[in-house]
Amino acid sequence: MAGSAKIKKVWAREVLNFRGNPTVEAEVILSDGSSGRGAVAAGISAGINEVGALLDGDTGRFAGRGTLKAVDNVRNVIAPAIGGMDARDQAAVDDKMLEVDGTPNKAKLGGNAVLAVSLAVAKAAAVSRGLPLYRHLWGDGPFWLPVPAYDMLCGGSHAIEGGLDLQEYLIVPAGVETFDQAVQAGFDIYNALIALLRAKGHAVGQWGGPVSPKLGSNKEGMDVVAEAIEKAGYKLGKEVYIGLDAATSELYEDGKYVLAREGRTLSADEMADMWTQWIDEYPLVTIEDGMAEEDWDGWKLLTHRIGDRAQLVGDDFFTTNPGRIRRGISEGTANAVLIKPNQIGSVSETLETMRLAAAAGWATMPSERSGEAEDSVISDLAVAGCAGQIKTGPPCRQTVVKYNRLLRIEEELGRNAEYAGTRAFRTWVR
Ligand code: 2PG
Ligand code: MG
Repeated sequence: MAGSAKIKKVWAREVLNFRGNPTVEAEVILSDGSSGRGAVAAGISAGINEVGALLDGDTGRFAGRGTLKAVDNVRNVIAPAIGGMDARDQAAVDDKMLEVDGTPNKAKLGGNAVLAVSLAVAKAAAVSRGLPLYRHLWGDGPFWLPVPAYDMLCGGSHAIEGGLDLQEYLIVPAGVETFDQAVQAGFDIYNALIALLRAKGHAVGQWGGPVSPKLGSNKEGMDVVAEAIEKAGYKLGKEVYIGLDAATSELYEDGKYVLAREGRTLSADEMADMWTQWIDEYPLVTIEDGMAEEDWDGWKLLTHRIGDRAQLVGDDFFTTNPGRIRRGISEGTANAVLIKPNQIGSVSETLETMRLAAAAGWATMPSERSGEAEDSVISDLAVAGCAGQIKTGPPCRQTVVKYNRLLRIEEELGRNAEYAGTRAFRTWVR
């Protein structure tokens, strides 16, 4: 019905994310009664070019992390600005919010305020059109169920003091037959990893999430995940591969990479040597932020050296930003981009980055944040556009929100529910 998808009500509230910190949740109701809700995730190892969340800074409340100002911006600034607009025209709604904000990085309204509304508008419009979100966002398929890249072992700023330098060791079951088997593999390998670490004398809690043992070297992390994959009964390098999020921006000091756990400092050249050795030695198919966010030369060097042998994903490097991805494509730095809507702050810009990457033949990997919210948009993004990949924690706790959404999508797609499998990793799966 023409005009029935007009935005009638926009509301927001402060809720908690999975780290227990406040975040913004927005709710949008359309003139036909359709509604949608969006909540915004937050990261710890955030890139310097990310759009920031507007936080209250009142140290007497949630250590300054309250989001009441952003909530107020939704209720009193965004709501009147977008009221009456057609929710199916996501770009127009997002543009309007950017215009009202008026800054290059959503600093006035807050990336958290803008994205919460952007997500809620997208979901309400999908309901109004009677379409699942991935179809509303991307049009017709084909749609692939993504290969999970499970972050099971962590270091860096996600881990304990004195832990490994590299932030995430990923388990990638690209070589199993179906999405269900990939979920099963996540369960099997996570449990094998915990049992293995306990047997080696490491304390591992019962509450789930990536484990952070104090291993002797960063490479030992590779050995431990490889062993867990095999202990769980999977063929390493055939059914299950390994990935990394090295998050090297966190290690970058004065133009060098400091591996504190190993007492070594490497140049970009030496770092590229290390990655080359590792892909020689392990079935390592994807390396995220293998160079730092401002080290464009390092990225160029790395891509030149191993871009045909491994997926090189820019996370902090690109911050889901269409401008940065354009530069990356034109300069030949990296060959894939991590997708995190809150890095850029709107659905339209997130989709633009995905489209730019796809048009250049690059891979896209929608990803959780370490402070995820009660929202599963990244699951829909992973199905949209045949991203074919999704990065999350192990399949437990906060992460099940994403997998349960994917299991529902799998059921909905029925016979058309194809698992992306090794195709998602193109020639990088050897
Ligand atoms: C990353 C993410 C997610 P954070 O670097 O990829 O694991 O971490 O959300 O802390 O930025
Ligand atoms: Mg990362």
